[in-house]
Amino acid sequence: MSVRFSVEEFAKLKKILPIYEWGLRTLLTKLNIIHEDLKDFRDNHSIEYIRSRMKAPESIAQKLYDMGLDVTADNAKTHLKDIAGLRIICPFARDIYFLSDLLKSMPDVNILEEKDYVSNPKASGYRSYHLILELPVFFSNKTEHIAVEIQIRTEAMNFWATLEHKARYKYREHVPKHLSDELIVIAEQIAALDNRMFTIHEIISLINQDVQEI
Ligand code: 0O2
Repeated sequence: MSVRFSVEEFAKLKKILPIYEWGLRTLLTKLNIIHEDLKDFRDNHSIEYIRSRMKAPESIAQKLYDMGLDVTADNAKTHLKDIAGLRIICPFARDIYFLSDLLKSMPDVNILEEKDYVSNPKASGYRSYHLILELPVFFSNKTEHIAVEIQIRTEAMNFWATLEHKARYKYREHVPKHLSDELIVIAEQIAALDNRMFTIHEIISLINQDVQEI
């Protein structure tokens, strides 16, 4: 049976969610500007694309329940840091660190949490760089601060995470061992593939540099 907000708490949640939505939109605009600036003026292609998402009320309710908390709008606001989320996909693992440094240097932003699952992958094989940023959302009469979860990963890491997430969902967190073992092996192979692709990218860059210098 799925967990749900009561009618009163859902009404409260509906007043809170737009604040996250507006904060997310503001951050997305800033990141899209950075993306265009890097691409068009700095010949830097560290960002492939950016996706944003708001956590659905059912997922918020389920997460609070799983955390052993009452399913209330106040608890969602206080305890969940991923109601608003952004995912940045980049070509190579090295870009992840460039982008995380860039995000951390943004004015108006506080770093609440930072997890490097690229250098320290999870036991599942999951690789990604996570930042939780706190940022202000300005209104006519007040300023609210919200948290946004940012996941930065390569296309290959994203491919893996999407499939593994589907498996978890399908098996309700009890993925059969032969599948989870296979996913761990594939995660390693994907990391090796990312490295080999980066080496080729470096070789091409060096050749381009030589050609320009001739
Ligand atoms: P969803 O449905 O993607 O939103 P927390 O989840 O923050 O309470 P945790 O696990 O310490 O606690 O946070 P972490 O590790 O930073 O994970 C946050 C998000 O990263 C998850 O959100 C997933 O999106 C993703 N993630 C973490 N571990 C894995 C993994 O092993 N496989 C995959 N595919 N994704 C992972 P949610 O809320 O769990 O899920």
